[in-house]
Amino acid sequence: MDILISLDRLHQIYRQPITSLVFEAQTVHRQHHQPDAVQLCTLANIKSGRCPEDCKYCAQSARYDTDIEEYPLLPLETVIAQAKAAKASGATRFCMGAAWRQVPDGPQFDRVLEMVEAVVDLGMEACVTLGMLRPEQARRLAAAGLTAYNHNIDTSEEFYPEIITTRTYRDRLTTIETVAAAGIQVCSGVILGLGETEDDRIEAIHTLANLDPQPTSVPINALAPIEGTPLGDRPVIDPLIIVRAIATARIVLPKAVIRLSAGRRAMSLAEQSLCFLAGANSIFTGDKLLTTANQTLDADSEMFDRLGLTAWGR
Ligand code: SAM
Ligand code: DTB
Ligand code: SF4
Repeated sequence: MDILISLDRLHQIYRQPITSLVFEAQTVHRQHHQPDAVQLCTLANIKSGRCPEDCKYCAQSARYDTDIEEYPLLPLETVIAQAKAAKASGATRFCMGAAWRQVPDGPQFDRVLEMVEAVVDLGMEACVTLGMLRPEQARRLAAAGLTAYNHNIDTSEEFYPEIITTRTYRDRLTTIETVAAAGIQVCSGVILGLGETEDDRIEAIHTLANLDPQPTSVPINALAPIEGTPLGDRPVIDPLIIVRAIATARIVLPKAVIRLSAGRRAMSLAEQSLCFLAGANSIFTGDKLLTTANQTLDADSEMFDRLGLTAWGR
């Protein structure tokens, strides 16, 4: 990559009046994307809970007492059925998440590879998020046809140790580099509302924009506060912060698909519209994200009708 985007430039973009920010983002958006199309992506929690990591926001960490369903890696057939249902509801991307610190070798990983192949056979983009992985495992995922690997940087390097202590920011970046080296697209994004400052948000987007190659997919999550976790009683974030983060990401990651991810259920139709105007062009659909409720398919379908938006590839 030849041009590095400076932190000063990022501050200048993020802190401009929202009207100018959204206008600039929408201008960039129209140069690189269909303006009125939004990709629907559906999540599957293929292995739930008992994760050894201590991410303070997460319902699936074994360290916190949360009220979630825990289960080992799902059977292949169950996941294929979920992928088919997602496709029938209009999703063109299927993302499978597992509450692992790192990808295990052996029969479990073999089963994940079969899941990836099955999703690709359905004609959908296949994404997985399985924790840290080694180069050999990345190569096997690439050979199975995996479209993208999700591994979020979550927040700024400075704030990160306040949220996760069981692995470092450097570990995160190494995994992202391993994914890219295997020729798999990188999906990496942030969570807003963890207690970070505006500078942390700007620095996180700066880190994403300067990854080489840039991620092709950037989920912008708002914390879904989970009872029992250390962040369980944090207030819901101001939606305008989400709009600013999306618009800034759109400007500095012009080709990426920006995904309005967790926290969408707490947003009004008008707030979500602003996110689309700011350059978000994907949402997660289906009644559930990994462990939390999502905006329903019926509400999404009504939203698309009212806004005149179309789902990608439909
Ligand atoms: N264990 C894998 C990992 O951490 O990479 C994959 C699953 S993990 C649940 C995927 C991402 O979901 C996290 O990096 C985080 O950004 C997001 N996430 C998890 N819990 C969340 C919550 N309560 N609210 C918002 N985003 C959340
Ligand atoms: C991402 O950035 N957001 C999705 C997906 N990647 C795996 C996960 C959101 C999880 C929200 C909290 C939950 O449902 O447990
Ligand atoms: Fe485990 Fe991922 Fe949750 Fe962290 S975010 S506790 S690594 S499942």
